[in-house]
Amino acid sequence: MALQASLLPSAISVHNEGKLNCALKESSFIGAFVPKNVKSDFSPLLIGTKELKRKSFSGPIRAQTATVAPSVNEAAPDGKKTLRKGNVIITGASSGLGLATAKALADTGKWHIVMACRNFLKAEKAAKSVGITKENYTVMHLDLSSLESVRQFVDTFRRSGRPLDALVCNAAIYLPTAKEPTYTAEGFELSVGTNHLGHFLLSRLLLDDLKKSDYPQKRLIIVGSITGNTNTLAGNVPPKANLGDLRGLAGGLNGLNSSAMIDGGEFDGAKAYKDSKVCNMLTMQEFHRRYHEESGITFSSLYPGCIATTGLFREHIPLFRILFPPFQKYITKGYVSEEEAGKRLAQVVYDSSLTKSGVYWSWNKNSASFENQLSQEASDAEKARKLWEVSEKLVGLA
Ligand code: NDP
Ligand code: PMR
Repeated sequence: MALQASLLPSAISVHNEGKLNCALKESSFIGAFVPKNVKSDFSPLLIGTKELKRKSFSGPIRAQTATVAPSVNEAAPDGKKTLRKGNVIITGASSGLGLATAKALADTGKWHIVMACRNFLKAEKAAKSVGITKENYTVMHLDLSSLESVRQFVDTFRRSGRPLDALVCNAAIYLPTAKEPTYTAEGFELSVGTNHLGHFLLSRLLLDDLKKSDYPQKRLIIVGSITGNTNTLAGNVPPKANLGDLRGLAGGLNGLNSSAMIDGGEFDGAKAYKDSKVCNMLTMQEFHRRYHEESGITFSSLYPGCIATTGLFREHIPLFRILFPPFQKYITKGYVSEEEAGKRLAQVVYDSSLTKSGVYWSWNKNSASFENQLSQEASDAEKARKLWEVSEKLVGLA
């Protein structure tokens, strides 16, 4: 309850922050046994009450919205309306949220899932392990850290002859312990290169395919996160997301003649991830502004809750991986299981009450969806436009 407030539409109250600090202070979970080298990972836990209260949360900004009228389905010979199975591409469906979403959609019996994954065998095993039956999925190779692979994936998908009704940009990497930047095939810093640029090219290329679909309620979803939103407590845990004036990105994000960080600063793996999530949320809104009206496609982003058990934290130190789930379960109360998070993302794919475009969805403690507010930076239309233009140059679309 204490921190659930950050998931609610209203700004976090001092009362709730106070409760958090109280919980943190009373807990022996951090102070007593965390070794020195580990403190940095949880050092934000050691921020005093005053400092947390001092944190300024930038004013809430509503996501832009518009309503899509679902198109009419084709009539069957007997006059009844029929609906063919929907086809959805989910990137990174081999684990965590992507896999749970694939499972939730397959369970409806109404979706065929194209699992767009970098590790074919892992994806096949994952689908089997959760009981997705053969006729409900296809694994196709996609490595988002290579733009060539993204283009190949699009070709392969088109050759399959399947229509595209929904695209879920879900895959991500998080490299919080990296001391030095690593790079994609084209030489972009790996987190932003994979999480943002790979998805940017993929979604730009597949937009035409979505436009061609005759399915009612076509959707393009880019998974965002609370940690990229500085209007929340979680988004104020250092290092904070900040794209600055995009000078590093404009310089190619290559660490040679430009910084490996979007804002041009020193490399920080945790910040690079959060920056990439801001890019994801800005991209969704720019898609909405440019294409919603003409195409009727619903563009959405979301924060599914803190799924503290997924592979996202695989590069983190072991102690973090042990402490993080109970911390989120019992202290922040922001924890959500993979299964529940998968149901939430699946809702954004098909639920007819979530057709509004340009929305960043979140869920309250009763698992009811609501339109959340993005931080000032994550809803900055001018920054979104600039990010779009710089990104299209980097991926070779302009
Ligand atoms: P996982 O690590 O479990 O899943 C990430 C997926 O991305 C994996 O399937 C992984 O593939 C895939 N992936 C990574 N790099 C590439 C690449 N180069 N090409 C193709 N696929 C790739 O993490 P989550 O399920 O937690 O993350 C899913 C999404 O949820 C992310 O966008 C994340 O930002 C978001 N999110 C997660 C939260 C959480 O608390 N976990 C909270 C908020 C948002 P492989 O299996 O081969 O490694
Ligand atoms: Mg956070 C409401 C409080 C809240 C929520 C919902 C999250 C979600 N976190 C919250 C609070 C805090 N976290 C506080 C008070 C601290 C200081 C101790 C804290 C710390 C923390 C760390 C060190 N949290 C983290 C980390 C990570 O390495 C994770 C991260 O930033 O990954 C990018 C993370 C997360 N906290 C979350 C969520 C959802 C994450 C991870 C995933 C993500 O944003 O995609």
